[in-house]
Amino acid sequence: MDGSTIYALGTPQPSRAHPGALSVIRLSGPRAADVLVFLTEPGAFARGRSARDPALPAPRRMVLRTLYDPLSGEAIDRGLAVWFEAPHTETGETMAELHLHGGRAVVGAALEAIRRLKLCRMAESGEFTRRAFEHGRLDLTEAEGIADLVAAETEQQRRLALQQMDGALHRLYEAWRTLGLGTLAHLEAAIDFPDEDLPPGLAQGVRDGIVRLQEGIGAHLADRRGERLRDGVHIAIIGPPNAGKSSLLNLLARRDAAIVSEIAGTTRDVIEVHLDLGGWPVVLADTAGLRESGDAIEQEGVRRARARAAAADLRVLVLDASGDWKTVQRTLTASTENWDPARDIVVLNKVDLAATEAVDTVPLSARSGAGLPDLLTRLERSAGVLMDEGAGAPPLTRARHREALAEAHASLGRALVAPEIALAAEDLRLALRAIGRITGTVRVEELLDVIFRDFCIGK
Ligand SMILES: Nc1nc2c(ncn2[C@@H]2O[C@H](COP(=O)(O)OP(=O)(O)OP(=O)(O)O)[C@@H](O)[C@H]2O)c(=O)[nH]1
Ligand SMILES: [Mg+2]
Repeated sequence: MDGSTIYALGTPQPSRAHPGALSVIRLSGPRAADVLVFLTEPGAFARGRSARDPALPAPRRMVLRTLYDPLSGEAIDRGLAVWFEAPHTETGETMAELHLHGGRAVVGAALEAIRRLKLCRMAESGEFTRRAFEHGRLDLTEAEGIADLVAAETEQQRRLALQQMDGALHRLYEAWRTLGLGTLAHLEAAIDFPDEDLPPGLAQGVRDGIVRLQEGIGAHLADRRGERLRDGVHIAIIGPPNAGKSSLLNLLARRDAAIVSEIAGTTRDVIEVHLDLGGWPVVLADTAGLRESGDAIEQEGVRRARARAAAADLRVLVLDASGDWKTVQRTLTASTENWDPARDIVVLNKVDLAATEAVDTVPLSARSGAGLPDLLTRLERSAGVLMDEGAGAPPLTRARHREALAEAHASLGRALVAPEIALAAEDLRLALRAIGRITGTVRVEELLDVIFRDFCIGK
């Protein structure tokens, strides 16, 4: 931080095609309030009046003001102005905002007017949030929550991001650090006072603390909900050739993503589409029909289909209801061996040709769309079941956190088998440092640069 005052357009840059109704320019830093006065009080800049001017509205009160060019005195726009007094602001610094009309010329002239004052400079991407972090207004996981909230595309992503922005991960990781620090204090006491009658090796209380920490981190590392929310719940459509798998994919995607034909063995490669299923981001994969015969390319397709089915979070088996019923039954039994009925789904397709029903299956006509609402409900429920596992604790959301936690987990493992107390203490310290890197308690400059560079300008 350089003590400078920064400014940026906080709303999207208006274009000819997309002018906005409103644009918001925000400022942060010691001169933010001065800028408001100099831009809204004609002649104030020339007279060099300061921010303690009567022209300055009460903090946190929005006022209607005309915005003037500080040099020419020409009116630019009329809008709302507000300022916030440090330190209880988003960045921890004095802040100001101008809410203007969202035209290209308005925004251009307003930004130019601010520039002409030569009191502040354009913000870099993420600089507002970085200042908030530097002033202790939030930790790194909360800052990342803000970035995720801006990037969230589905309801569930939004919910998770909001939780993280509100400190869910911060509290979890800080609780671990507190537990670790307490344990470390006991270990260090044992090093400093070796003559006391301490039992050999690690005292039970210390061992319990380390084990508890390691188990907590282990469970958190095993929880894949965050990844699924970020990258999508993986659903594989599988089944015999010609059952209507590609038709189902197209129906759910509402476009012709996959080729449909009456020739068995049409689909070879895995075809993916991204969907929003009741707020869950989903990656839906269509696969080659499962059968033994066929050429070498089709067999490769079948191999990929099986691999995808095994790796998927959920499976949808599509069967042709108009086909030979015995074959359908046999395929059903053979394909659902490792089935989880709470999540995986069997679809009986082509019920327009043969009105068939069977327990625990969803009747569908991929051609007419009949049965689609029920299938959607089932899919949403399955995704819900999947994402409910381990609910309560906030999920791990970033590779950066995973890396640091894996490191902490390994260090704790070493601490438990360390031949000397001093070595155990050192391993525990390493684990705590790794956790501290996630929240930013342990600062790593290059890491900060990377994290905040990913933000948009004005955030
Ligand atoms: N009548 C009827 N025909 C359907 C239905 N669903 C799919 N079909 C037809 O069944 C044939 C096969 O459909 P696809 O979607 O290509 O089947 P697939 O399972 O992807 O087949 P492969 O890629 O070869 O494994 C096509 O002619 C579709 O038009 C349905 O619900 N009713
Ligand atoms: Mg197909």
